[in-house]
Amino acid sequence: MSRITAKKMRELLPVYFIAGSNNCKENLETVVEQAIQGGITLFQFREKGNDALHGEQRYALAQRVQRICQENGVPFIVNDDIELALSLDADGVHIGQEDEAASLVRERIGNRILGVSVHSVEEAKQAIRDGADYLGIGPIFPTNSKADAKRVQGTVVIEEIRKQHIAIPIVGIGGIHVENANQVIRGGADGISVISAISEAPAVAARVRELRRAVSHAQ
Ligand code: TZP
Ligand code: MG
Repeated sequence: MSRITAKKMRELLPVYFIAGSNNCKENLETVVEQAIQGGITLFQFREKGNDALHGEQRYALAQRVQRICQENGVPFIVNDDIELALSLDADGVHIGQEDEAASLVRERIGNRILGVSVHSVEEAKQAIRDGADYLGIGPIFPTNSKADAKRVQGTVVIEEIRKQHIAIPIVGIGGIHVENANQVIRGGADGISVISAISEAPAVAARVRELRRAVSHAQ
């Protein structure tokens, strides 16, 4: 398989659901199934923080969720853990600035999807040189889902990147909900990535449909 094209990558970003077991009231598998029914375009397994599973249990959960994604044609991305991604033969990985250098991760994962979190135009340019397929930019709005989140920046970084005619696929992250998703897309993002807007929704599939609608209306 060759590297994903920017066009295909953009098509995967409209509503990108990120979650681990500790983000969900019900079990993660059920939430992911319902989110897929609602129409998420991409999923990231992010099993970290308080009460996260480890070892065998973490691996087994990842495998079960990956299978649900595979059966429904939704690509499965692993947060941070390159070994886990490789041993599952995941579709890709997402890394932050504190993780292993993106250029090394690109070498290790071959043509799998590589997402990199960036917080400035400089970090964006470096991630592109290193081989990122898409950038995650945030927190756009205040978030309760990441204890060590950086400063809230609104959409300014995305706007600066687009002003410089950098066309890489971009997804916004952090505090994004149905009501503010349009700002993220109008700021220049190709999609939204969310944890709590989906994982804490009383009706998950319906919430995903609302998010899809909000994104497509803003495009
Ligand atoms: N990175 C920046 S903010 C964030 C991550 C993983 C958490 C996003 O969660 P939520 O619930 O959509 O604000
Ligand atoms: Mg990370």
